[in-house]
Amino acid sequence: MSPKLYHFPISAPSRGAVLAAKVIGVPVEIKIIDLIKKEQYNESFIKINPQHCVPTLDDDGFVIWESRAIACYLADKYGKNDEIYPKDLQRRAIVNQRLYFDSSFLYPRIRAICYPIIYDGVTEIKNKLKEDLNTTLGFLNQFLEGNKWVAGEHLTIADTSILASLSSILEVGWDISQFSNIERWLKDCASIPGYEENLEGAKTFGSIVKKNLK
Ligand SMILES: N[C@@H](CCC(=O)N[C@@H](CS)C(=O)NCC(=O)O)C(=O)O
Repeated sequence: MSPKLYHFPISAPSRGAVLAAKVIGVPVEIKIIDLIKKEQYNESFIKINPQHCVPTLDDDGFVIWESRAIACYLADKYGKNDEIYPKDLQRRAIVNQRLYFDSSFLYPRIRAICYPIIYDGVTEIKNKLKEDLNTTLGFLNQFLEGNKWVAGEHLTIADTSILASLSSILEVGWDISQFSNIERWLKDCASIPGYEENLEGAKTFGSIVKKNLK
């Protein structure tokens, strides 16, 4: 029985989990939780995940959420090789560092820009928020200096997580022309399984944000 993945394509973390599953090569049964219709509060979903967020994974009754924890679990359980989430302690630590970088710096800074525009009637992006995100993108650009992928020579779940986050703000129209390593990496990402599906969700997200921007 395939694991079930509760998903909403507009959500970057949710797309990150789907992308990770695609790259790992584990078939998942997608169950859409429409956040616009507030389906995350349905009793049946709350029973599975009292924190009512997507993505949520149900692997034969074992339930976890948090996109990066899902990616690690899927890679450990279903990964066909040692590259996507290395077993080697130090290589794995680098992947984890990039995952935590995404979860505690990159994605929160993207969210800090976009959520007030979607939910609070904000129509302009403050310079401070722009600077914060560009500083973070500068670090990502450094990780990619001399590296094909964000954690080194191999595609890992750090790439899928960061790609899902970054594509949301790119579809808002963020200028990354000063970050040449990121631009080069994005071109390589186009061959990742699930790339187009991720882009489609990011485009929908971007259009919602752009509609509210001045
Ligand atoms: N850190 C979490 C973030 C998950 C998250 O914020 N999900 C949002 C959509 S982007 C959600 O489900 N919101 C609905 C809710 O919390 O009620 C992850 O990476 O999975």
